Amino acid sequence: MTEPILWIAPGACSLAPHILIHEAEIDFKTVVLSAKAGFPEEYRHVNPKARVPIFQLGDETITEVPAIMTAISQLSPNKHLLGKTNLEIVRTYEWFNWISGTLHGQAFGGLRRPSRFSDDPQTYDSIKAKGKKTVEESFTYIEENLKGNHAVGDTFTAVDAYLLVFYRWGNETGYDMRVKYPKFTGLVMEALKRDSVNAAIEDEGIEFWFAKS
Ligand SMILES: N[C@@H](CCC(=O)N[C@@H](CS)C(=O)NCC(=O)O)C(=O)O
Repeated sequence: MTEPILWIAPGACSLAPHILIHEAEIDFKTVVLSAKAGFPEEYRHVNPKARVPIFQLGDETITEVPAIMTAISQLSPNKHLLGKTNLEIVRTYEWFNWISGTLHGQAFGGLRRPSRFSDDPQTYDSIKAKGKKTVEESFTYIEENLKGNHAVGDTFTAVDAYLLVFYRWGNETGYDMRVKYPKFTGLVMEALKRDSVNAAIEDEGIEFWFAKS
């Protein structure tokens, strides 16, 4: 089979599957777009939803972070990147759904992309304020629900990679993540010890910490 292709934008949510594919030790290629410039019209046929990540695996084009991370995990089943037991896999999907729908779509979506929620620019300030509040509630939820340095079980899974993206966005937004969320910070510091995480950050040419963080 030809090498799979992962479409990413530096620092975007595509960082999670990018970390995971390094962790899975699969040969792959990337197509790099710019998140800030928006999804280029000329590639809309690849993903009509006009978003990254996109994963091309043989003849299949897979979109949505949780689906892509499932596909990557299935390519390296011995690494148990979705968890080791049936219950851990269930917990992974519990996190996936919440991260994708609430933390990403609703909270950061509202804060950063209010135009996704309303066509009336006069509503944008209140949508952003609600998004910010939901970001803070979500970080508190993470802090209160982590039992150790991994979100699921006692080893690194796709959920740790996914959470790390939003910790970084929290830094970028100006939250003092290290002080406010020590358990979340513990998970991230553990993840930052991994070659996969450092390789993806280096490939994307992004900073993990920001001046204020
Ligand atoms: N639900 C999608 C969300 C994907 C998404 O929002 N991607 C953002 C980057 S984090 C994007 O492509 N934004 C480009 C744009 O909105 O133009 C998923 O989980 O993959």
